[in-house]
Amino acid sequence: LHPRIAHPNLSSRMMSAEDAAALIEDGMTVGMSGFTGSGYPKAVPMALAARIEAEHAAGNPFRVKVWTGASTGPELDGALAKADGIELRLPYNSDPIAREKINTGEMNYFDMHLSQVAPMAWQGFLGKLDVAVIEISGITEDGALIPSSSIGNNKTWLDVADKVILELNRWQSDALNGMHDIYYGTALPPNRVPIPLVKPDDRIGQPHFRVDPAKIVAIVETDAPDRNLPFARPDAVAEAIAGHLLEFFAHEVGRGRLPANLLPLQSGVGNVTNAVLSGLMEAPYTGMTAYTEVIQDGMLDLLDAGKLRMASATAFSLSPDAAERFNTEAARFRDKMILRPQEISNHPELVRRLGCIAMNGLIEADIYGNVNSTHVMGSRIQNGIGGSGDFARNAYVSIFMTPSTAKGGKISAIVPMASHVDHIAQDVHVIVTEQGLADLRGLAPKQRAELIIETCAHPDYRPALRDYYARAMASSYGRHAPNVLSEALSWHQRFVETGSMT
Ligand code: 0RQ
Repeated sequence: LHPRIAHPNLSSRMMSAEDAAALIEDGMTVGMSGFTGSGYPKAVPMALAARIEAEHAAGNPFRVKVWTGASTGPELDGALAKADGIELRLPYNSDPIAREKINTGEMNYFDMHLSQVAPMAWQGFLGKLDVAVIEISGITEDGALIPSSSIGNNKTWLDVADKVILELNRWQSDALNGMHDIYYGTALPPNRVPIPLVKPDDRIGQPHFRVDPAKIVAIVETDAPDRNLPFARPDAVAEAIAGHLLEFFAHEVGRGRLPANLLPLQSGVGNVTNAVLSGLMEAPYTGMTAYTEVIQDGMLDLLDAGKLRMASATAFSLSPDAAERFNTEAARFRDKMILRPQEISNHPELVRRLGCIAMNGLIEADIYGNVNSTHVMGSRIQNGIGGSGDFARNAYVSIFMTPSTAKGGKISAIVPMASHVDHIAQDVHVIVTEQGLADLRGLAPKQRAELIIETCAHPDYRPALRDYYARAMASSYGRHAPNVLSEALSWHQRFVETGSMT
């Protein structure tokens, strides 16, 4: 018997990654595990990419549709995109090769709210799922699957796929067993009922996935780390943004608008967020909680220091060092963490009920507070909306953070009109740059414009923004949110033509 397969019969389904990949055919839809670089299958996608390359070399077509939780790693998105093997990708991607193929028009990409993927798969709008390829850390005696370092949409893929291929990864800690909470109470309308979660630490499901053993066609053993990138050390800009935000929290607590231990934190990934989490280490808050998508390095430190009481998420997103640290000390962290399906970690009903503090990044915001999180120059996808919309619309306070310029100052993050809108002004409560923080709650568009220009924009771009706004006030068709339509996107056009917005 395999040490991680307690079920008496399932060891017999073990095979090589190549044999498992041979079960996937051209044109199939494959639902893979994986969320922000953790818990994704590492061997079968590589073997599938090799198979696709061989078929293409022989002149045969071979492409698959790939669904996941969110971003994965180079062994999955990178390898399959490089092989020209992906016909359609959903719901989130941050792989540079896949991004390039999407932006050259060679690959279709369906960018969607992460909480809506599982319900849409159930509703049938995404088509049929042929195969699920899911990383796990073990199999129990009764055939239940012990999840690995992310949950994402795995529960749904296991339920709806015709066939299941498992990757049993020995690198994942044994101590993950018991950390997960898989909720099986979701239904389709008109049969939906309230989700019985009222605190971030509530457990409402079971620790393991159930699966029909007859659907398991292959088990592939791996011993490979989750491949996350190390975080860059927070720079002065990230630290300034974090500083403004921490001052805002202190102000809100002081005025009684936030409790003394804040409210459940949601944070996106990246440098700025890590700087905020580091800042919270020094701040006076204790007994904090996180109800978020991903557990990052900074959260491990906060948990360790006892500042964060617990964290609920759907995945880890740890640097390689922090992942090793978690793996050796998982037993110590286990009781303070819960990983859930992404339809629960990001559920609008729960985000609204808990009153999360949402902190997400942006690409650009316009002077009225509409936010673009996804499309550079209105047309090039960066990553996708991810969970930012699930949280921003339903948060107690919805915060967006960004450096005030990009590409060495050639791009202003504050523009006259956003070239694409993911978060409408109504869902954007606070915008923070290294220049300052604009609290937009309760403000009309013209008040917002003045505050955003004077507080958030980079000084190099303020005169041009003031000039645009003044001319808009003078000539606009309406004076509620004044614009000069013929000029509103001219900054973007100038960048496309000259490489600079100035
Ligand atoms: O590009 O890497 O080529 O230099 O965008 O920008 O400043 O490093 O910031 O990593 O926080 O990403 C919105 C993309 C910000 C992210 C976005 C370029 C910039 C750089 C990255 P380079 P930064 P971040 C939880 C919630 C949506 C999903 C989400 C994101 C690159 O936060 O994907 O929130 N959000 N999920 O140069 C041109 C601009 C630009 C620009 C930045 N105005 N014009 N390029 N860039 N601003 C996680 C999940 O949902 C899984």
